[in-house]
Amino acid sequence: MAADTDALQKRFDQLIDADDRIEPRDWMPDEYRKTLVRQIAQHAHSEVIGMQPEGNWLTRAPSLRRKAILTAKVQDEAGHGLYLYGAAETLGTPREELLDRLHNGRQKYSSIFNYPTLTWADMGAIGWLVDGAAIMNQVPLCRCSYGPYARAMVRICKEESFHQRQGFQIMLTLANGTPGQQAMAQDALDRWWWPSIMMFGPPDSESVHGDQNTRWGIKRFGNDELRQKFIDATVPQADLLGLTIPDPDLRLDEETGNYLHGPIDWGHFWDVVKGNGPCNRERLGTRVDAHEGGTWVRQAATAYAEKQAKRATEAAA
Ligand code: FAQ
Repeated sequence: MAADTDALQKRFDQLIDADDRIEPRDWMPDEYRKTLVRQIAQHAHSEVIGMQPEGNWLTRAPSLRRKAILTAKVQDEAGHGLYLYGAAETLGTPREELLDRLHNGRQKYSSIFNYPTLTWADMGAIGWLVDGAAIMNQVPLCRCSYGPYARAMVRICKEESFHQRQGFQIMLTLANGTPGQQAMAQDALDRWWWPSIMMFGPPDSESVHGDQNTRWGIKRFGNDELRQKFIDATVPQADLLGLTIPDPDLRLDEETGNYLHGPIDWGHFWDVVKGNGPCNRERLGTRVDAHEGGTWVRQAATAYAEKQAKRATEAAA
C-alpha cells in the first residue's frame, strides 16, 4: 500500500516538475487537494459576494448605456462564481457544502468586498483598481498546475480585462468632467487605493500558503511581487487621469524602475479579514438572505428535473 502511494507521489511530483497539468482523476496529495479547494472556493465566494458593491448602483447608473454595461459586468461575476464552484467540485467538494462554509464563516472571501460604494465614481474605481488587481493576480493562475482551475481562469481573465477597461473609462470621463466630478473620482481613488493593494494578501514573510503553493505550481508569483507589478502598472494610469495616489511616500526608484510605496496598514487588513470591516456583516447577511430566499427556486428546479428524468425512463421502458 505504502509502495503504491510512493509511486503515485512520484508520478505527481514528475508532473509538477515538468510543469504539466494535474487533472481531476489523477492522484494528488491530500494537502494539494485541500489548499486548492480552499483557494478556489474563496475565489468563487469573492466573485459572488463581489456582485454586491456594484449591484448597489444598478438602479442609479447615470444613463441607460451605463446601466446596461454595469448589469452585464455584475452578471459576468456570477458566471465566474459558477465556473469556479464547478472547478472546486471536480476536487470532490459539492457546491452546497462550499456555500455552507461561506455562510457559516468557515471560508473567506476577498477583503476588498467589505467596503461601501458611496458614489458612482466607485464603479469606476472598482473596475479600474479591483478588476485591475484581480487580472494581475489571476493571469498567472491561467498556468496553474490544476487543469480545471487554469482553464476556468482563461475565460475569467478575458472578461476581467473588459471590466478593467470599462472602469478606467468611467474614471476618464469623470476626470475630464466638472470640478465636482473630478473631486468624486479623486475621492473614490482615495478610498479604494489601499484596500486594492491589500487584495494581494499579506507580505510574503507572513504568507502561510505562498511557498508551498508556488512549489506546487498553483501560484506563480508571491503576493509582494504581484502587488509591486500592480502598483507599477497603475501609477502611470493615475497620472494620465490627473489623479493623485493617496500615498505621500510613493516614489519611483530610478535603479529598479519600481514605485516604492509607503507602509501598508496590515492591522486594518487582518481586522477586515476577521470580519470587522465596514460592510462584512451586511455582505454576508445579504448573501445568506438571497440563498434562503432562493430555496423554492432550487426545489422547483430539482422537482422539474426529477420529473423529466422519470418521464425519460418511462418512455425508454
Ligand atoms: N482577503 O498564505 P496567504 C475579484 C488570507 S476576485 C481575504 O498569502 P494565499 C473579481 C488567506 O486566505 C478576488 N483573505 O494566502 C471581481 C489565508 O487565510 P486561510 C479574489 C485573504 O491563498 C472584481 C491568509 O490570509 N481573488 O476581485 C486575502 O497563498 C470586481 C494567509 O494568506 C482570488 O481569490 C484577502 N485579500 O494567497 C469580482 C484569486 N489575502 O485561507 C467582483 C485567487 C490573503 O489560510 C467585482 N486567490 N488572505 O484561512 C489567490 O491568489 C490567493 O488565495 C490570495 C492569497 C493571493 C488571495
